[in-house]
Amino acid sequence: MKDAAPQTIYLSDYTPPAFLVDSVHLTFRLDPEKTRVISKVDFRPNPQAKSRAFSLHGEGPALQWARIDGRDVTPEITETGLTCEVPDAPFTWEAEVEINPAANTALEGLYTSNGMYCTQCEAEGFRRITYYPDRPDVMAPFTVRIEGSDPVLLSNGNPLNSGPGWAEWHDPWPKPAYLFALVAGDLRAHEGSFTTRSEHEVALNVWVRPDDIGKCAFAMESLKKSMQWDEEKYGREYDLDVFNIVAVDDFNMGAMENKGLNIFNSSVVLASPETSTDATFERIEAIIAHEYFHNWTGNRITCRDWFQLCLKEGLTVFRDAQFTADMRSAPVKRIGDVIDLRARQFREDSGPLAHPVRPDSFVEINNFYTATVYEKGAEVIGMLKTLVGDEAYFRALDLYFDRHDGQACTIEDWLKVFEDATGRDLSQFKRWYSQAGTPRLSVEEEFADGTYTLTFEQHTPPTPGQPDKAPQVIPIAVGLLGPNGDEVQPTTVLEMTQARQSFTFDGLGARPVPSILRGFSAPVTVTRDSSTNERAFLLAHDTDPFNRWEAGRDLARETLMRMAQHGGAPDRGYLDALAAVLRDDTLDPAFRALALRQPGQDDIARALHEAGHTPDPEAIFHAADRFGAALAEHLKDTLHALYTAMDVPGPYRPDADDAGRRDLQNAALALKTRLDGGAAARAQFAAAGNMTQQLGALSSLMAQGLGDAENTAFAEQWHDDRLVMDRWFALQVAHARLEQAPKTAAQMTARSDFNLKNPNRFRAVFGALAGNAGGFHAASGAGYELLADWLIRLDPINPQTTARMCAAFQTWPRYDADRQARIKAALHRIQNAPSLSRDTAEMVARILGD
Ligand code: B3K
Ligand code: ZN
Repeated sequence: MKDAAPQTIYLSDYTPPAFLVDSVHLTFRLDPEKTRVISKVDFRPNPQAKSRAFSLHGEGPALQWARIDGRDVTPEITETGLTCEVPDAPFTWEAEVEINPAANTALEGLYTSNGMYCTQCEAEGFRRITYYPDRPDVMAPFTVRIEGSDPVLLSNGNPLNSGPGWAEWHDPWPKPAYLFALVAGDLRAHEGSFTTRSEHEVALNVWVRPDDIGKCAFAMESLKKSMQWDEEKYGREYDLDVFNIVAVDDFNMGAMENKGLNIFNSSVVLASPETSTDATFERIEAIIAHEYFHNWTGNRITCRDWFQLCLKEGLTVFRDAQFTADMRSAPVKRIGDVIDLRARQFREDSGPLAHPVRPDSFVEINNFYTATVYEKGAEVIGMLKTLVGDEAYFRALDLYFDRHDGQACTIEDWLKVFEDATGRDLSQFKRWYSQAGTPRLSVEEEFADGTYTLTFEQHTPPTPGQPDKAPQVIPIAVGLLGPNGDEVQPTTVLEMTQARQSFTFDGLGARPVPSILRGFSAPVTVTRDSSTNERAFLLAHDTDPFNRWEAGRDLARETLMRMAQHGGAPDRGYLDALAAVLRDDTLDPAFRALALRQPGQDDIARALHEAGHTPDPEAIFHAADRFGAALAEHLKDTLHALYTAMDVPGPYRPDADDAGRRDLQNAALALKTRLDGGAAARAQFAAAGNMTQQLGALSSLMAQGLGDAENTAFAEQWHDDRLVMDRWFALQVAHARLEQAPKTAAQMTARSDFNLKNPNRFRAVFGALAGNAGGFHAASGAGYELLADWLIRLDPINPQTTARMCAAFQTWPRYDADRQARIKAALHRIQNAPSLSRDTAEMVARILGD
């Protein structure tokens, strides 16, 4: 069925549903091409509704028959649903539809993936399964019967009954249709159990294909830790007898929090030391936690409408970040999150796709599962917590869970619990939800007679549809250091509310060095003229680990910006300060690895653009290369010792300490490989007993154009492992230099193991191309053309993944006229593709600013 004519939906048009649902019974007769879905839904008029018109969403299901209170009816069917005359009193709707899961390559609704059935309903996929009020403010308990030949038949909630060829499930917790899930297949369970603090025993299962059963233990441990943590930290217990996790190979994103039946992309469940890197282990732990935490923040309390998406996503990202900080290293987690925020959210906020944390309109909601909604949404909660303090934060959260359990809520409800719990007025703070763009914070300082004054000015650049911005509430965590490096003012939070505002510190013996925005206390860009010496001083002395890292980062970024524009080499002061950090054994190896990592080339392009220059991707590429060479040369006496010191004794463990050592070792190896012709990397590759070291070695070699033999050996060794091969595909494209990158990507698509229909494989190639700044923006435009060609091919198959990948083009306004013209030509070509999906049409139009 083709997509309905695009229609813009506005937050301001929200109206309550005309009918509410008391219960839902679904029967699935599974068949790959002709699945029947029989539904029985008890409706009742909503006393809050303004209208009594009855309509159900539905896109694609072939209606066989429908009845109201047992009498046949003939609804009027459109491309987006149906309407029907109904009584002005409670009634029962029954219907049977036919759907074709095997033909469903969009991976929304019910589809098949390597022979198993699975579903993805968020945001609006349930309407592809049957006719229903597919909106999050309609919540109901579901009973599901599955009939099919597969040995394992799963749905939400608790198992009721089962027999050969059928199973029944009941979910007592009212939920919106987007949390519905069904899985059927020949699966094996890695079993576990958890006893809640009120002594309720929960059966836990990680369901996978038989061959993958040996790779589930880590996911299971992560789940148990998450359950424990949510009880201890937030007082939230699990509320069903079973919790099932299923791994599927074809999935549009990471995972989905369906009630009691989380469905995961197999790439974020399956783990073994031989096949998964330390970073993958950490990611699995975080995503298992994220989906589990949704049980309360998302499922028990859900969103009234999709504009409120950040209500569940921002909060759940914030919670999973707290979890990782507690399980691993808090400063390292924070630094990693800020790197990611800048790379993805600041990039979005500074271009044509900028939108508020709570958008006010959309065409296709799937296009708004963005870094802004998720990551900036989490930052906003972090600021709220900083402003009210820990104790008040948890008091407000208790009130939120008490007051809103079982409801579909809004950002207003969320802020109201904080207002009620603390007596604060949050009306100005609320601008964080409605104003797009990253505020820029400039800083002036003055010192006289022992009084030090910091004056801040905030300014948020215009974003699409929002030319003027009002001042926001910005919590600025500040500390002051004396000339000898001692902290003369411990961290204090300045609350900025005006466009320009000063804060004073008295009784200082000497002019201090300020450490501003400690812990990255607000998602803003600080602009401040300060000397290399001062930054090197902070890199050596700041007691706030985030700002200590940030000082080095600022220096690296400024150095790269200068080198990209004017050539030259890194400043000695910076190199010496960095070397001192690397040699400091009291510092966490993971922290040192972060200090050694260069800012991304795309970040440099953004910084140059924001400073009023036109970035040249090739010049940035060469600057990054010369920067790496200078670093290697300067650190050459340190690297070998560092490399050997980071050896991890004993068996592989994916914990934070060991992972940090391997990370620093790999970072040292990457530099060493510039000096030794690849000897150390080849040795590491040959001896590697885990994927972190194997991939680290291969990647160091490939970054220097070496390692052909290792590269071939790697592909031969892992050709049967689809997840490892995804890494291999990505590596080929990521390490191809400039004009070679689109050529390599094209070669990858010609391989017999390239599969357009598998989002992981598609993203491996094209995500890597888009992430290779020098290669994607190669002067010929070949990167743009190749991506456009493949997005045009993918769109009829999988609109959601196509639309997401269009975001690669969002940075066009930064570049020179020639690149701009080439990118726009690529976008126009996509726009003119026959029967373009509404997902992709919306993205392209927004990127072009139409
Ligand atoms: N809630 C899902 C994302 C659904 C995306 C729909 N396009 C996963 C998560 O955020 O936990
Ligand atoms: Zn989520």
